[in-house]
Order: sequence, then structure tokens, then C-alpha cells
Amino acid sequence: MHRDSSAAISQTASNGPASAMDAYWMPFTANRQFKQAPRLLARAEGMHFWTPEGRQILDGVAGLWCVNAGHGRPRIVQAIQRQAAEMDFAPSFNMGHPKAFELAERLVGIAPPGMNKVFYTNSGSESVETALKMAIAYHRARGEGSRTRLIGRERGYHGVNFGGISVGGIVANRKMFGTLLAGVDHIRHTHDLARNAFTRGVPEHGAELADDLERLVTLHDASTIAAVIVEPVAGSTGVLLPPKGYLQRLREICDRHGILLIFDEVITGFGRLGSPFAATHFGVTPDLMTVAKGLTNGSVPMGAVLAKQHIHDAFMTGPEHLIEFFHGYTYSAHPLACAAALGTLDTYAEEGLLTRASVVAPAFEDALHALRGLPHVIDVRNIGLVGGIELEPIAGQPGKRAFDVFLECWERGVMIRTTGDTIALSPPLIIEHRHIDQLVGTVADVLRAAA
Ligand code: PXG
Ligand code: PLP
Repeated sequence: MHRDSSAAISQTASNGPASAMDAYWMPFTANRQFKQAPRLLARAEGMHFWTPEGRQILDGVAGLWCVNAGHGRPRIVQAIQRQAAEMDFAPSFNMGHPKAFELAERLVGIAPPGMNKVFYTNSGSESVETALKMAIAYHRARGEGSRTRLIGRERGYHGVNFGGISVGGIVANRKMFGTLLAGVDHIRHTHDLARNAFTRGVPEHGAELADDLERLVTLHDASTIAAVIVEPVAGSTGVLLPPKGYLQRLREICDRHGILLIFDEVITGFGRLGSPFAATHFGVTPDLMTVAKGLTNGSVPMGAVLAKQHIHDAFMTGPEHLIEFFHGYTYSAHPLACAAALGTLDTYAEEGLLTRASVVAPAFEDALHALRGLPHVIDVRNIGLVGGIELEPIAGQPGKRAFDVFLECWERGVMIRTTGDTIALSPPLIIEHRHIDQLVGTVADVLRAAA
């Protein structure tokens, strides 16, 4: 059945415009172009995907920054299979199941200090909406109901729901969708090629950009601001690292003005930087933290918001029989997702994956920075197992140079991601040196060939 349907799709695809592909409106995809020349994936294991024809593809991006332990990990597969047979679904409103509690305990065990409450969602986007609502409701519960304003950052990515695109700063994700949330403002992004190009690790210059938050406090008054949300390392916009001291400074300004700090750790969570979380990596603890992706190794959709005790406690007033936070999703704490997450945390623990990126990072960094000097490479950025290679755009055709590299790498059996004219690499944390050589070597060959 499975084989037949993928064969049918390949068959139709190779016959030109693909009627078998018409019904599926694909997310974040150039649909018409894709359906002319589809890129299909049929199987995955470890560091690789395979196409329906059996061509092996090296996964340079952990799926979409989520398959941190590599594909098809037995503990995760078994956990999901067993759970599906044992209990497929359980309502999570006014009900609970043991794995939901066990998982929360386990997450608190690896979380940054003091982040000891876990609220489940089904994606990064839902985690963001949840965190923003928590922040506003928290202030209201404490009697500071005037604090409703949300501050994001230019170029930020916080998923695709209305709250997330409102605080987000990626123009294409916002401009088509009307007026968005009211009462949102943005601090400046931290990208500064002139001062920081080709820095290894976090850039030297730009901590003062955090002071942009002081400007907004002066403009709006702290009494109107609920929270600031940032990605500790911005991923989707093209791998922007926080300048040295920047996150500490944001934390200090938030503390000074009673503003909650939200770290969106959807990409940075679960070992990507070489530490369990970016908060642990940089030694800066937020008040709320959003996670998803690596939580289940990408195997079952799941996200979560981690909150500090005092945030949670602010809600725990009023009559005990009443709901304290009017929020939740049908699939919050879905049994399959909880089982998958437990299998994932076991796998991470057994193989030391939450810190392994720090061991591989030097080799990854050297490989990436060897791309300096290749045609059109204007910056290389890296931290842990995240790499960004920024290319000079083709005049009048932004994004095309990088996308052409993506297409050619695919032909050569390597999957990368591009955003604008930046190539983003975020391989599974099980990567070995030979994979680094193939991944970065293929990008290098393609850059040379395209020149
Ligand atoms: N916050 C951050 C920081 C993210 O990176 C989300 C929220 C939304 O998560 P969901 O699960 O709703 O997609 C993300 C997701 C890319 C890419 O290529 C990045 C994401 C998703 C898809 C592609 O950079 N990040
Ligand atoms: N729309 C309708 C009509 C619903 O009944 C529900 C949930 O009960 C939702 C949307 C929200 O769905 P979810 O809880 O999966 O986010």
C-alpha cells in the first residue's frame, strides 16, 4: 500500500504536471515549482533519508531542526508503538495519564534552574501562543493588568500563529495577514556583517543592541509591557548569534522593569548548542521558555512551555474548584507524544546527546570556516551544531543564489536548508566526522561549480 502510493506519485511526477499531487497544498513551499520536479522522501534512518527510488540523502538539517538523535531510533519507535496499542488517546482537561506527569518531572530535571512547571502544546507555534498568553495573564493575576504589551525582535521567528507573527519580525510571514495583534513592538535585530563577519562562535560586537529595550520602555512605559520574546540564537531568519553579553543585558533590563523574559528555544533546546538548552549554554535564565521539535526528536508533534515557579503560583489563587488558566489543546499531553518524548529523553541521556554538540563543534566550525574565500561567501557563523553560510545575493533576485545551491546539493545527495541567501546547517547531533566532510564538502563543491 505504502510502496504503491509512493510509486504512483513518482510515476505521475516523472510524467510532468502531477495530478496525483494536486490536492496537497504544501506548507512554506513553492508549490507549482515543486510539483514540476518533486523531491520525495520515503524512508529514514540515522543520518540519512532515502528517496522512493532508493537514493540516499545525507540529512544536514535534522529534518527541520528537530531530529536531534537521528532518524528511526529504536527506543522512540518502540515507545510510540507500545503506547499506540496500550492507550491511543486520553483527554487532558480534568484528566491525566502517568506519562504526562513523568515527562514533566524529567523535563524539569534537565531544565534551567527554577524552571519547574511544564505546560504541554503540540508545536512550537502553539508554545509561543501559550507563553504570550501566560505572560499577559500572569501580570493581570498579580494586579498589574496594564501590562499587556508584547515585545519581539526584528527578524525573529516565533511560529506562524497570530501571536507569533505579531511578535515575529520576518516580513514575508507578516505582511499578508492584516493588522496582527495590537500593542506589539520590536527591538532591533543583532545582525552586523560590517563588524562581525566570519566570527567563530558568538560575535564580539553588539551587546549594546539590548539597550534598544530601554528605548521601548521609555517610549511605552514599563507599566504597559508584559514580556519580551527572543530566540537566544535566531534560526529561521538565517542563524544569528547573540553578541557577547547581549542576553545578560536583556535579562538585566527586564529585571529592572518587571518585564518577563521569554526564550523561544524551539530550535536551541535539546542539545543543539552543546548544552541542554541555550539558557544553560549562556547562563541566562528566562521566566518562560518555549520548546518543541527536539522534545520528541520530531517523531510525534509536541511542544511545551516551561515556566518558573512564581509564574505558575500567581495563577494558583481563587477557589480551588475553578480552572486557573483558561487555555489548553485537545492534544496537550497526547499519550503518543509523551511516550515518544520519554523515549527521546532516554536516547539523549544514554548517548550523551544533550552535550555531544560541544564535542563535535570544533570540527564542524573548522569545516564551515574553510568555506571562507569561496565564491560569493560573505559570512560564516557557527555555534554548537548550527552553521550559517551567508551568500552575496544575485542582484534583483534575493534568495535565488542560496536556493540554487540547495537544489544542487539535493542532486548530489545532501539535504540543506536555505533562508534568504543564507544556508543553514543543523545536522543530527549523532553526526560523525565523515558526515561533516560530506555535508560541508558538498556545499563547497557546489559553491565552486556555481561560480
Ligand atoms: N519558534 C522558533 C524559534 C522556531 O524555530 C517555531 C517557533 C515554530 O514551531 P512549529 O513547530 O510551529 O513549526 C519555530 C520553528 C527553518 C525552519 O527552516 C524553522 C522552523 C520551522 C520550520 C523551518 O529555519 N522553526
Ligand atoms: N475548533 C473547534 C470547533 C473545536 O471544537 C476545537 C476543540 O475542541 C478547536 C477548534 C481547537 O482544537 P485543538 O484543541 O485541537 O486546538
